[in-house]
Amino acid sequence: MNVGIVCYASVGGSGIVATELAKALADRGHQVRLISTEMPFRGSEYHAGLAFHAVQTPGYPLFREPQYLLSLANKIVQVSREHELDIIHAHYAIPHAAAAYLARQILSNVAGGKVPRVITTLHGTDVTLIGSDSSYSETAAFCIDQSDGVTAVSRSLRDDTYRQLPVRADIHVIPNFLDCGIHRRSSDPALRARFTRGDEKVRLVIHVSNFRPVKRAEAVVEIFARLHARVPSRLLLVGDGPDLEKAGRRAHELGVADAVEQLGEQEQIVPLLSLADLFLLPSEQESFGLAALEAMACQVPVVASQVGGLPEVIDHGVTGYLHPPDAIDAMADSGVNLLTDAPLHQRVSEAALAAVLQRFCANAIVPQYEAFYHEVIACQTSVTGTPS
Ligand code: GMT
Repeated sequence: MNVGIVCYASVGGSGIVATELAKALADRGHQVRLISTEMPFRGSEYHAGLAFHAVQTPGYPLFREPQYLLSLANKIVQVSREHELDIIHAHYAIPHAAAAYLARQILSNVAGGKVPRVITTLHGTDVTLIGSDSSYSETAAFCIDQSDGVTAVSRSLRDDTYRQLPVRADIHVIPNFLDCGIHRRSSDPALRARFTRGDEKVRLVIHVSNFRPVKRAEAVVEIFARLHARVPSRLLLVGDGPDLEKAGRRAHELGVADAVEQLGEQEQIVPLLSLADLFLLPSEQESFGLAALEAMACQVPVVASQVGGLPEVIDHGVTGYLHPPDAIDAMADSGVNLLTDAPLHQRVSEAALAAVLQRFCANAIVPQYEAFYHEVIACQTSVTGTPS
């Protein structure tokens, strides 16, 4: 198939999943075209069968706002005409579902031209935060419904979508996935010693995110401070975003700043996860929690919030621990238990890896997308019954 994948290039799970899907589809013999404002995060290496098309949004003195939706739709039309796309797969509804819908309308306006099918994948905040905001809800719901196929990354997100938006489309759940050949623990004693400062008793705790308010970065530091009082440990903060500075400030207030290291954005996450003994994810909301899945694949037990799709990824007490987002003490207790009970740590980290290998590797999930593409191509009418 000729597939156009539209995604955000910034650091974030939706762009990572879209890029990994693009690579995996190319490996399976499809011609894939990534369409984004710049080369997506983790997408820079050459990959046979995968091309990148940059969306340019020129400014104009009259415009106070960049017209990204229009330039993106325009780019999708051009790529589709030139490369005869069968599928436009929009990752993150806002505004990608709208751009894909507009592009399909433009393409269907020309007699005899090929009209690709549109699939939208909902990732989370495109529904739960921004999509359901009354400034976007009507357009978001309309464009999701106008897609020829809709997927969500968890059952929880599918249900949230029906609860929060007037969407009637049949939403197909396809969970996120990893390239399990790449996401696996690799030992680097010298690097570990660098972060433990050579003290073998020191445990390494890690948090990876884009440090937006929904990630509750200050809670990460609060959990760590409680844990640090009971176990010699250091905290690695990986990523950047608006709340990183607040997290740093909280570490100073709690007297643990010397034990907290900020590593900023890192494209190669596996070497860092491979050093860690514990991953903290006390988010307010997670439709799936790709960062938790990446940690589990590297045999790092996760202590996370019992919200959204996280219970579909982590089996509480077996492959990790889940607590209400505000249960800081309970999260710290679970962390201490994992860091002080070696057999428990081993049991949970092995169970976490086994769960990833069994349910979330590319070879199990990518064929589900392929099958869905075929199903959508075979179906001659759109969700609303409009012949296309
Ligand atoms: O968090 C966002 O605003 C969007 C998105 C992203 O690009 O990182 O995150 C969501 O999609 C990821 C990939 O499907 C999920 O793993 C994250 O759980 C989800 N974030 C939230 O629901 C907060």
